[in-house]
Amino acid sequence: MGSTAIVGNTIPIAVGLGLSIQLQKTNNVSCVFFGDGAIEEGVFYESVNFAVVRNLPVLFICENNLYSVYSPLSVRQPKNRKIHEMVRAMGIQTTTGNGNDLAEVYEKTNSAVEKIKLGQGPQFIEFSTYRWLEHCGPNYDNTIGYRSEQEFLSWQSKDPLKHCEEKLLSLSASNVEKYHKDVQHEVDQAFEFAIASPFPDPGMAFTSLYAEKNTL
Ligand SMILES: Cc1ncc(C[n+]2csc(CCOP(=O)(O)OP(=O)(O)O)c2C)c(N)n1
Ligand SMILES: [Mg+2]
Repeated sequence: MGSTAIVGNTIPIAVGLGLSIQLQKTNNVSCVFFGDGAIEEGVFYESVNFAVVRNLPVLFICENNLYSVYSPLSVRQPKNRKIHEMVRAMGIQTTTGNGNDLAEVYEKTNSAVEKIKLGQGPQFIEFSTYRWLEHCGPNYDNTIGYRSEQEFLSWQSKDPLKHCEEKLLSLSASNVEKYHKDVQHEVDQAFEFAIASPFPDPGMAFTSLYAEKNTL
């Protein structure tokens, strides 16, 4: 639905969206992504509490990359207090996962969405991950000294794309050929569909927009 630069600000919006889904009785799920720093905002607790009390279809995904800008978790949250355990105490079902493993992220997210759709209430997933470059921008900033090169290198070896590539390359050649064919078929079908479809009405350009012109 959107994004905002105010840390934690998307969390109550996602819960409001969950409430609207419940009121409209549609089968959708509201999913919100935020960092380990965002759970330090008061609104996180109000939002999770409200989602639990109202049994809202909301999936909370916390990407724990150990840092909030230059501040490591150790100067921001109690030692040995796991985020997912603390959040579980609020009455929400929680799970954790390796955020650098594409297949695991897919499976855990799918399973959480299924639980929500089965009416088991909101879900919270904490995925562990790491950022390689500076907080905001394309530069390498380990020289500032807020984290060690050793820590950085250990996470770099967990490169999710490299690991996924290795997994894919370990598939047999016939499997790879089949995937290539399947994907090509899907792309061809999409082109055929687009070419065969009537040209959209110009008015369509103004539907499904995040911000619409107020015509009142
Ligand atoms: C309310 C508010 N406080 C401070 C900031 C400045 N700020 C921008 S991102 C950020 C860190 C957020 O850390 P985290 O939630 O862990 O997300 P990450 O960037 O690590 O994914 C901070 C403090 C902000 N944008 N909004
Ligand atoms: Mg973070």
